[in-house]
This record gives sequence, C-alpha cells and structure tokens, in this order.
Amino acid sequence: MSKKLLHAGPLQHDEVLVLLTSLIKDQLLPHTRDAKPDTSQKQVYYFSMEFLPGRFIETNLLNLDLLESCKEILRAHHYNPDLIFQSELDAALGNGGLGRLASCFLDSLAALDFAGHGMGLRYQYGLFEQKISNSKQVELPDKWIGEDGYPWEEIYSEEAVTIQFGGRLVSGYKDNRLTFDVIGPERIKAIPYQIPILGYHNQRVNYLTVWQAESIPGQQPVEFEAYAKVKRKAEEITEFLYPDDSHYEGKVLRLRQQYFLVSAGLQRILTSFFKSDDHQIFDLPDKLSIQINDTHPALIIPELMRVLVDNYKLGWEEAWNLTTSVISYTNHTLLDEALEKWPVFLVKEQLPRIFLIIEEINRRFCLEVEYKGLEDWESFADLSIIYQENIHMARLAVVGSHTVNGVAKLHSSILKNQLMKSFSTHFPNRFTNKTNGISHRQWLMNANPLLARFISELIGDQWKTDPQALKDLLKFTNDPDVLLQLSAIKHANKIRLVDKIKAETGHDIFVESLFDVQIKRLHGYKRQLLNLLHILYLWDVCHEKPEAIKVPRTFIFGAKAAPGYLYAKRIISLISSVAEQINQDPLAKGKLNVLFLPNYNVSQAEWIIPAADISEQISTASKEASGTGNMKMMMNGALTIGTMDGANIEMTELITTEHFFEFGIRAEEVLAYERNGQYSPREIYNQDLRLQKVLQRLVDGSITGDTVAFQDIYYSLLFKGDEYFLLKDFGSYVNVQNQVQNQFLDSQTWQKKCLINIAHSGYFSSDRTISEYATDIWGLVP
Ligand code: GL4
Repeated sequence: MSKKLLHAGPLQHDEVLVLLTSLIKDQLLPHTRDAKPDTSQKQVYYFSMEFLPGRFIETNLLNLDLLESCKEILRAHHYNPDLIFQSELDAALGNGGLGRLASCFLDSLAALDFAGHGMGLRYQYGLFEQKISNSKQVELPDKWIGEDGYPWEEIYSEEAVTIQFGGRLVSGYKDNRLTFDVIGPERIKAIPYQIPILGYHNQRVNYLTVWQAESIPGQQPVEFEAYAKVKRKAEEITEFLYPDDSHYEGKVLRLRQQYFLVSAGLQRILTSFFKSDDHQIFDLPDKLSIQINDTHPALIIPELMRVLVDNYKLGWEEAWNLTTSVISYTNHTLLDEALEKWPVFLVKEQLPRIFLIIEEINRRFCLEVEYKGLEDWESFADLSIIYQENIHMARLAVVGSHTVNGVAKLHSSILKNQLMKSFSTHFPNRFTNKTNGISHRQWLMNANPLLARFISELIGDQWKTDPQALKDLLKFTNDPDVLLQLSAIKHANKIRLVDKIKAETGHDIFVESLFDVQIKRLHGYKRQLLNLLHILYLWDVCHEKPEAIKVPRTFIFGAKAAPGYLYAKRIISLISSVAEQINQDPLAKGKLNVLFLPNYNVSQAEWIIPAADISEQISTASKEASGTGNMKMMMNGALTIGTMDGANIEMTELITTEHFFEFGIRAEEVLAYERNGQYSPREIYNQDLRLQKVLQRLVDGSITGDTVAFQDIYYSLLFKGDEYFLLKDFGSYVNVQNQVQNQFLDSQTWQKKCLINIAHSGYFSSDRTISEYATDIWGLVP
C-alpha cells in the first residue's frame, strides 16, 4: 500500500480510492479466484490493440455487490462517494468504439461466467488529453499510470517473454524437414501486467493482460549511447497508442506493436495451456478460441503457424487446420483508409520468418482458388493476400479464420456481398453477423442509478441479469405517473450534468432546454459538420423568425480528432468558434446554446449520456459499421435522430420508425453515387436558399470576423465533391429536426417514446452479443 497513506488526519479522496482498490484486490479477489478455478473450461482470448475500460472502481464494487454498502459507509464517514470514485484515472488505452467494445465484451464474458480474457498493450501514454485553446484542439500527454503504478494492475515480471524482430533468415534441413533459423535478431522483453475483470455477482475473475516492452539486460551494448538507443528502441514499442480511429498509419512502429502483442500473447496462452498435464497440441481447438479485434492482431495467424511448424514440428496442413480452427476475425470498418496493408519490404525486414509464412499461406490459397476455377486475373487482384507489394491484412485474416463477422446487419451484408464478395464466394459459410452491444451494467446500472432504481421498482430486478426483460416496461407506456417520473429522472440527470459543466467550465446551461448530444470521435463520415450546419440554420432563424424556435436547445459536442487529421481538427475549430459567437449573441440567448466539451472520454460519457434528450447518429449511410453510442443513449432514454446506418437500422426494427427520427439517403444510394460519380452538391446548393445562407456564413466573416478562416470547409462541400453527402441530406435533416422540436413540446408523448426505446434496448446489451459469439463462433457451453 502507498506510503502516502501513513500520515495523520482525514484522507484525501485519492487516498480513500487507493484503500478501496487494495481492499478489493488484496482481500476480496483471492476468495473469488479460489472459488472458481476454471482450467477445464474452454478459454477465449480477445486480442485487441485497444481497450477502453474507463474507471473500474464502481464496476468492480457493483460486480461484487458492494457498491451500495460502500457508498453508505463512505457517506457515514463524511465522504462523497462520487468525488472519491472520480479520482480514479481512466485507463484510456483506446481511441473510441473499437476499444470500448472490447471492454464491454470483457465485462459480459465475465458476467456470463465464461473464461474469456483480454490481451492488449500497456501503452505508457493513453489517448492524448484534449484541450481547446483559441478554438483549436491541443493534445497533451495522458499519463494514466500514476506514481505508484495503475491501481488495478499486478505485474508478473517472472512471466516475461521474449519477442524477436529482424535478423537474417537461414534455412537448413534436419530430420527430413526444412528448418529456419533467424540469426542475430533484435530481442525485446515483454512483461505482462494483469488487470482483473470481475463477473457480476458470480465470483468469476477473468483477466485483461497488458504487455509492456523493455530491453533485455545483458544484451545491451556497453557504450552508453548505444545502450540508450537499444533501450529506447525497445521501450518505444509500448510508449504510445496511435491516436487514429478508422484510419491506419503504415508506420514501422505500429507493425512492431502488433507483432509484439500477438507474439507475447500467444506465448502466454500456450504456456498456460500446457500447464494442464493432459493437454496435447491437437486439443487446441477444443480448449482455446482466439478472437481478433479487427486486423490489428492478424499477425497471430502466421505467428501461430510459425510456432506450430517450427517449434512443435507439425506438418503444414496439420498446423493450418489447428490455426484456422482456433482463430476468428471481426471486421469493424469498410473504410478504405482503415484497411491495413503492410508493405512487403517492411514485414520482410522486421519479421523475416513471418513473411515467408504469409507468402506460403498465400501461395496455397491462390492454388486453391485456381483449382476451383476462379483463375482469372481480376479475381486474383481481389483475393491475393500479397498484391502489388502489399500484404492485405483483411485478406490474411479472412483466409486464416474459421469465422469472419461484421458488427451490424448492414455492415456484415456489405462486407459479405460487396467488399469481400470474392472471398464469400470462395468461403460461402465463413461470413456472419454479430451486432454489437454495450454493457448494461456499466451504461445503465452504473451510469444512471436513478433510472436503474426506477426500472427495478417497476419490473423487478430480472433485467439486471436478463436485459431483454426490460421489455416488461412496455406495460407502462400509457401510465402517466410512470412517464412523469421518467421525465423527472431525466431532469435530475440534466441538473447533475449542468452542475458539473458549470463547475468545470464555468458555462451556464438552461436545464429546461432540449439536450441534443453528439459525442464520438471526430470524423468526416460521422458528420458533426452536418449537425453544425443545422445549428447555423437555427441561428439564422433566431435572427429572422425567432418565434419559430419553440424549444430552446443545448447542443453538446464531445469529440477528439486524430492529431494528424487536419480536416477533423478544422471542424473542431469551427464548432468552437460558432459556439462562442452563438453563446454571446443576444438574439440567440435562451434559444440556442452550443457547447464543445473538451477531452471527451468514457467517464465524461457516463455523465452526458443519462442527460441526453436527443442522440445524434447521423453518419453517411454505409460508413458507420455499427456505432455503440447510439445504443448507450437509447438505453438511457434518449430519442435518436439518425440515418439508416449501422445498428441504427436494427434499432428502428425493434422500436419502429415512429419512435426514431429517421432522415437521409440510404446506403444503396450512397454506394451507387460512389460508383457512378453523379452526385452534384452544387445542384442542391443552387436550389436551397437555407443552405446558401448557412454556407455563406462560413465565408462572410460572421463567425470569426475572418472571411478566409473556414474557406477550406466551404470548398470541401461545394467544390470538392462533398464526400460525405452533407448537402444531399441537409434538407431532410432540417425537416426531421423540426419534427423533434414539435414533438418535444408534448412531454407525455415524448416520454412514452423514451420508455419504448429503453424497453427495447435490452437487445443491445453486450451479454446478448457475447452469447452469440459464444455459441456460434467459440463453441462455448453457457
Ligand atoms: C469501429 C466502427 O467505426 C464503429 O461503428 C463500431 O461500432 C466500432 C465497434 O465495432 O468499431 N471501427 C473502428 S476502426 N473504430 C470504431 O469505432
């Protein structure tokens, strides 16, 4: 325990937190662990370059059934539990949806009592901390690991493993087999840290293992400068997380991170596998499943082949059968800029043996394709893993997995029938869908205790372990008292948020206004800019026809932009600048309020989501693979304004479009325009006066006084093709936003819709998603 605690006098909040975490870790965990040894169970490993758990304290207390009593004890000792919990730093080891999904999945794996563990990296710096200065994003390092380490982790130095890069490959022949030796490789130590993941009221403890890179003592050159260089080169592997979401950077360091993760993770898994005396290598598929979270860990395919062929001396076919029986792959995006392609020369240089194995996988696969009669060159261009000097990681992942899934119905269908059509023709049974989900424990029980309590008063506690039981709420859709209480809970959550924002930013928000929320990474396709164009339109209305604004609105944005994604950063500037102008315009006062909250992260989301009235899910149709913020807000009783994209479609299937504000062109239309190139934003502009006025604001100086400040954004829409179809969807967006305001005026009908949304949100619990992975992909018995 920290020495800091040995002083006299009352403890500081962070000191109480240290006490609580050590109490949970040291006193309670060993008992739960002893209670359920699970070595006989099939083990699932979820490999991911990103995990975004947020804070663990409340989750762990909730799972141990100690949350309420702990809060009471703290209060009895005059501590405010919220302040204590908030002193825990978020482990921000991910960018956005992909990493957050991984954390929800770990939560559900434990809750459903599966032996499912995470494998990730212990980046020294998490996702950057965002500040907004002069309306611009500034990135600061996120030091999530405190002086005494990270409170939830345990280091296992004695279980460190060695990872090899580079070297010269020498082939030989021994015992009737080809052999491959790597001469003079660079060797790096990987040290595992384990973070416990607790099951909900079931005594299970799984683990998220995160690896840290270090140089190997004794291997270093003696000269100081050379020594420092070697040390640095090793440590940089886990120094920082690449801050890109849905965009890949072909940097050698990223490749090294990826291999480091899979090689370290696999060594640990196999060591633990062989700890059971009766486990033979051929039992692997019965005892082990490996899920790769997007292609980032796809090198595990050739790595497992290398281990089986070179170390365990299996024949290629035997090794391939084992590998493909163990591994499955989830695709999370169709965006071209996110599909990883590693240059051959890089992989050859960094991972010579792995490269040979990939070549051999590809050679055999191409022969198989040829044998099936698909030998025309066009299909090879689509199918070959190595093509034009690049290794296509999604292709490698598909060929080396037994199952490939997308993350929402539409996404999976485009993946199967368009992007990977040649593959699904070749492997007709390999592609499937697993619609994403979120942990209802974290996003409802923890984030919104008022609503959680109210739901239990109405329908009992069954929904906590069977979230689909939330449907029982449908009995109350016409109960005015229930609807009134629902509205009171939303109001209380809004006050909670307003107070927090006031304390942190000094900004005043009118609680009675409609909270219109868009919180997610900043990306062109997510169309924060479309939201802003609507705000500019409303600003015009404030000036020209103020009586048309019948409901005051607070627009809340939270979004980080990748530091290298300049267009996204420009949009942050625009939003912040517009916010500044509107918030000080007397004609907009009491009608419009715009906020860009800096440093959006998991903990912030837990405050914002319960307070949202409107959830903005307005991506260009076909671009958002699933989205998960949409599910979180639905579960917390916000109504969605959205396009027919990602999981929005499945939301409307459940609640019908009557309880969802739908707008915009459909995926087929977007894809058709992209094929035929016939979209003309100018034509739309010429016909829409509202749009003309709004876009003029970008270049007439009314935002910052400067007419060139946002010219680039203006050009991107009008002269550079409007890649994400903002102008096309502007009209229908404004119309549906108008419906939002009209319906908000009728509080009872609005609350009824909220209740219907909550009642159907159980489908989007990650418990449902994980049950589907378990039965359909991993072959687990519940
Ligand atoms: C993402 C998708 O963009 C997002 O729609 C999805 O919900 C998430 C989890 O499946 O994965 N893909 C990448 S890359 N980042 C994401 O957030």
